[in-house]
Amino acid sequence: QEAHAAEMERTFIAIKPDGVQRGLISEIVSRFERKGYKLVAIKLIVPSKEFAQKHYHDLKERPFFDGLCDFLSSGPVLAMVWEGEGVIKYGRKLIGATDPQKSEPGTIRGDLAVVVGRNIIHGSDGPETAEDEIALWFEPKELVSYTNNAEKWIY
Ligand code: 3AN
Repeated sequence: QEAHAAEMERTFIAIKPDGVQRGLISEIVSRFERKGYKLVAIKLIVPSKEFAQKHYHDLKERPFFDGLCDFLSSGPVLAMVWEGEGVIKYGRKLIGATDPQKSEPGTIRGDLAVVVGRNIIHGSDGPETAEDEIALWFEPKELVSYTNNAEKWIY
């Protein structure tokens, strides 16, 4: 079955400052790679607090909003776009529940994090947020279109 890149779903995934500082980049990237998803954009950036507030605008009424934005802007974040069938929903499954105390072993947060305020990774929670977050973090030209030869064995 042939899968065309143009039809492929994309999601925004970010390794937050705690994940970067703890040296978990390769561990996390490898889980998405091994699953069969394709990396289409990646960059390491320190977001400003204003940028973090934009990213988390949906949570602005929550009591932890300010601390969360301070945290996201406290150091380098690895911003990525991953592509593949079902990547938005399944990416969330790879990540695990928001609270690492509730995420299953085998998930990124279940295996690698302990508390909700330091849950190491972000993933878009639906098609609209994925589109908005990709547009917020990346210029269209930063998204790389290419054929991955492994794809013919995955799809
Ligand atoms: P998810 O990251 O699983 O989509 P959201 O969107 O509910 O979860 O929360 C976004 C981020 O806000 C979480 N990743 C976490 O860092 C932080 N957060 C959520 N709930 C709490 C909380 N009760 N206390 C502190 N931080 C929280």
